[in-house]
Amino acid sequence: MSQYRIFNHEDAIGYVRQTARLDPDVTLQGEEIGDGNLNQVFKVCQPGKAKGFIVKQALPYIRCIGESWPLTRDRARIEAEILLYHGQYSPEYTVAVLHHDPALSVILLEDLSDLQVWRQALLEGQHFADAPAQLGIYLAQVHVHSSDFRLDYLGQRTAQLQFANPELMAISEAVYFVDPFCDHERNNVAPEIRDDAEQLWADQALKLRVARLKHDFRCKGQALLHGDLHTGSVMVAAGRLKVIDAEFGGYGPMGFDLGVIIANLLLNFCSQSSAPRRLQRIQDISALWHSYHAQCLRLARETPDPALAAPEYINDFLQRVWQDALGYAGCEIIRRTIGVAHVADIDNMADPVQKTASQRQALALGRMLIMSADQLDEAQLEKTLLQQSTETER
Ligand code: SR1
Ligand code: MG
Repeated sequence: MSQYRIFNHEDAIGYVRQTARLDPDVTLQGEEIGDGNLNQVFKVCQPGKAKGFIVKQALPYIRCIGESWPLTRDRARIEAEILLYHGQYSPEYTVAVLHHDPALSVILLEDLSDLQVWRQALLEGQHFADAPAQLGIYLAQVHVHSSDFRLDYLGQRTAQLQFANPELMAISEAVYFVDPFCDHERNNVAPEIRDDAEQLWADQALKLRVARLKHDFRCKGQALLHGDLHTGSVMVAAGRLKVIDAEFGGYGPMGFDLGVIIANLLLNFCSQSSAPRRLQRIQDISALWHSYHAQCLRLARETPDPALAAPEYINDFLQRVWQDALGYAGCEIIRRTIGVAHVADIDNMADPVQKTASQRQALALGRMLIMSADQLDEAQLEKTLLQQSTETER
C-alpha cells in the first residue's frame, strides 16, 4: 500500500516507471509544469522526446492559497473516476487516465503536449474553428449518457452517490454564488471597479436570481458535470480537442457546464479590442450551442424511457438547459471579475484603462445574462452581443 507524500520530480519519475511498466534501463526526466490553482503537475519523459506522461497530484490544500485552505486529497480519486466515466462516452474528447493511485492522490494521464490550452491560444489570437462544435459534442455525450435519458432511477441515483463530490462542489457553491455577491474577504476587487461591485452587492433583484441558480446547482442533479469547464480545462490543436481537469465534477444542472464555457468565451470577448476576434467569440458560442443542441437531440431520442422520447419534450428540456446556461454564464463572468479566481484574458491586459473598461463590461454582461436568462434565445443573445461589440469599438 503506497503512503502519501508530496511528490518531487524524482517521485513522479518513480511512479511513472512503476505504473507505465517501462524498461528499467530507460532514462527518464521530470519537471513540474503545473500552473493551476489546486494541484501539482509533472511531465515525465525520455530526454529528447516531446511526449511522455503527465503525473497530477492533489495536495492536501489549495495550492494557490496555501495550507490555510485545506482540501481533501480524495479529489484525485474523484477526478480519475469522472474522467474514466466521461471517457467511456466521449473517448475522442476526454483526456485518457492511464492509472490512478488513491492513496498517493495521483493520476497518470496521457501527455497532451502536442495540444495547447485553449485560453492561451485565444490570448495569442489563434482561432480553432472546430473547437466549439467539438466541445458541444463532448458535453452532449457526457451529459445525456449520465442523465435520465439513459439511466433508470436506480442507475442514476447510484451514479449520483458514486460521484458525490461534496467538498469541491461546496467550494464552487461559495465561489460562484456567495462570495461575488457580497463584500467577502476572499474577493479580489480592483479599486477602479469597487463602485460597480458595490452596486451588484446591493442589487436585490439580481441576488434573488442568483439564489435560484445556487439552489439548482445543489438540487438539480441532471447529469455528471465536468464542473469547471473554463477555457483552461480544454486543450486544442488543429481538428483535435481534449477536456482535462474534472476535479470539480459531480451531478448538477447541465446548463452549468455550458454556462461556464460560454462565460469564458465572453470574458475573452470583453478583453478583445479587435472587432473580428469579438465576432469569432460570438460565432464560437453559436457553434457550441448548435452542436450541443443537435447532439443532445440525437442522443436523447434514443432514450429507453418512452416518456422522455418525444421531440417536444426534449426541445423544451433543452430550452431550459439554455436558460440555466445563461444564468450560470452570468455568475461565472461576475465571479471571474471580482471573486477569488480571475482569468488571464482580462487580468493580463496591459492597458489599465482598457482593462477597467473590460471589467465593467464583464460585470454588466454578467448581470444582464442572469436577469434576462429566460428571455434570450440563442439568436437574441447573438444580436445583443453584436450590438455590444459595435458599441465598445475601441
Ligand atoms: C479557490 S478555487 C478557485 C477556482 O480554481 C479552480 O480552477 C476552479 O475554477 C475554482 O473555482
Ligand atoms: Mg481546474
